Amino acid sequence: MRNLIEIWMVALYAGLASLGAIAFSEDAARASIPPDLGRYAQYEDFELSPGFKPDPRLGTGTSGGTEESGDCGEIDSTPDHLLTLTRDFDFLRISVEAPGDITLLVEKPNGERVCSDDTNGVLPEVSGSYPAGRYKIWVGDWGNSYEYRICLSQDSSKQCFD
Ligand SMILES: [Ca+2]
Repeated sequence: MRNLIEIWMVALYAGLASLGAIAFSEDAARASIPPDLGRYAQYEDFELSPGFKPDPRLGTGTSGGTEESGDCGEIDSTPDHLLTLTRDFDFLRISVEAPGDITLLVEKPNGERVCSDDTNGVLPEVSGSYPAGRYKIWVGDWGNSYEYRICLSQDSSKQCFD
């Protein structure tokens, strides 16, 4: 009987410890939000000039969020990435890879928004000329969230993810 009580106590402590770990990780997630409002993208920021090396430039993140974007799925209230182009690009490819259906929303320096949903199968891409300036980038989804990789490349001859 005593052994049973000890086993139960161990199980109880293990349960409390895991609850503590969950609470701790939530605190850690809140604490990791940068207080500096000047830098508010969630994941990698990019600053690129024509001819940048290495090419491609890669980033990662998690798709989706609590905001309904309209025709580009669900997104976060803040951009996932900020992209600064120091000069005009004749060609830049922004494509995203994920194990499910995601979207790509790019807000141009003039505020115009471009959405791509299913350009490469169910995966999005926004390619072409990009004027110099600062872009906001969101990777959205249709309710199911995915880990993604985003690729920025000047190479018009091949896809980033093959
Ligand atoms: Ca899609």
